[in-house]
Amino acid sequence: MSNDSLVMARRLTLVLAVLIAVCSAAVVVIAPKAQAGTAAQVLHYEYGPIHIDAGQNTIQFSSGQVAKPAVDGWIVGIKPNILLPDNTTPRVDVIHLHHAVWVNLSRTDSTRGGPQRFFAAGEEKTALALPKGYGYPYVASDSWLLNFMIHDLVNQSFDVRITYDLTFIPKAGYTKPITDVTPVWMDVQNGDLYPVFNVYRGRGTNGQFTYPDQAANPYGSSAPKNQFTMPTGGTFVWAGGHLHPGGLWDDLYVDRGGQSAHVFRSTAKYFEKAGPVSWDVSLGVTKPTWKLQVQTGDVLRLTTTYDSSQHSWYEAMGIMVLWFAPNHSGGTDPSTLAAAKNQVHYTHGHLAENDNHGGLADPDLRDPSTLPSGPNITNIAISNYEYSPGDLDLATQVPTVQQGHSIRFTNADAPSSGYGTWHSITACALPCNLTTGIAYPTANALIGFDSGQLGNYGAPTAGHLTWDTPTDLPPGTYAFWCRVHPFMRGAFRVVPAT
Ligand SMILES: [Cu+2]
Repeated sequence: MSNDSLVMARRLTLVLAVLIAVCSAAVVVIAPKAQAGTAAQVLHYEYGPIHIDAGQNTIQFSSGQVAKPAVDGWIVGIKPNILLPDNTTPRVDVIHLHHAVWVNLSRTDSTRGGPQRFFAAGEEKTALALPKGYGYPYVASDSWLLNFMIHDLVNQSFDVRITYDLTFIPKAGYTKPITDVTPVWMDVQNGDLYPVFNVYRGRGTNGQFTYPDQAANPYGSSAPKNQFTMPTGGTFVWAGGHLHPGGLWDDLYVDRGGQSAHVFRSTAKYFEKAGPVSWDVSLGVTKPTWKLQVQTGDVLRLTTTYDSSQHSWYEAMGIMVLWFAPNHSGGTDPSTLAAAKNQVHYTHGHLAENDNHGGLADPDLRDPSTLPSGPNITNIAISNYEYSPGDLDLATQVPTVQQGHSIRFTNADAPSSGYGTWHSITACALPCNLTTGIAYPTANALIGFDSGQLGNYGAPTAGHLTWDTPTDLPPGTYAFWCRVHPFMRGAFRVVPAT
């Protein structure tokens, strides 16, 4: 193992141990009973309440058993959501489901080993609906785990529940034939606890950046994480993508004998009027007519493409979960599936939780480019969600630094090691002083910089509390925001050396 991967492995082990210990006990709220001998029924399950601290952005794991059907059967659909105590879905610009992964501890993950990941959701909230006649065999004694990251974007705590409506067929008394399918998890960073990469404004081709193809040395000395060699032939019957704001599509290829066939594109449909910049999006899933026949030794390969024309995207993801019937005949050979690869179905339209787009005039936030220069400084503290000095909230001047020098930011809202409130310093285009919403602010500065999440708690933190501004910034005013808490804004000014 390289030094880097050793450090990463240690960090991940530590974070797993700490998080499992820290995660508060949550209780089953609703556990309906499946009725035997009936056709598919929708069962509503919940996990929670989960107490989310103000400003929290932590990867957590469920404790205790996760609610699930009491009898054997087949899962044929899953619909995710997140709810507040009053049973409303929270606004995405206030608190949202960054991701949740449903894990079956009693099965083995086909592409990574270890516990089986069988469903995932982020704020794109794609619902699974397997084509008729296919089902995920469910055994009541299976043990499930939830891995979730709930992102609190404001300085206020919440109690939330993660909900999942299972479309379920009880086995007892069901006589129609069902073909068993198993999940195949494809991920451009497969195997990582926090499988992310960065997209930098202007990289790629024609304003689009495809990962990993256009990244420099994306996997270092390790094997490509975006590929999986089929251990057996069979038929894929469903596929759906996951990506983050800025993402345009996830592409699946089948490589066989030197030939590569593009077999599916999960295209993001943005309802967001500002373009591909927010969670106001739905991801395309395969239509029931899409059936992909593969052979032993075929290599599945996933890529993801982001819009890099106006923005940088930090901690981006590219995932596709597929459902596979091993040793099943039928379906179309990869080489002739091209015609169907772009035919997608969207499982939802615009969702009301994405109604606050932001980007309007905010009377409290000053345009830093119009403010006079303040004193030369060397340090900015981030404390209680404020950059000090330099916060744009009711600002009267902009702190300065001489060209060639740095300002050191220190996050005082997190301990030197352990759980805390994590902040970033992320460049945004001037004036960066409009109202906060799902589409504003963004990392849209021409000269981009990003500190990562200042904290020392394993993923997703940067592993340190301080960050220094680049020394090569030309004179000018630089606005920034916190990617974790987008209402936080600040600015500094680089002045010519005297
Ligand atoms: Cu913050």
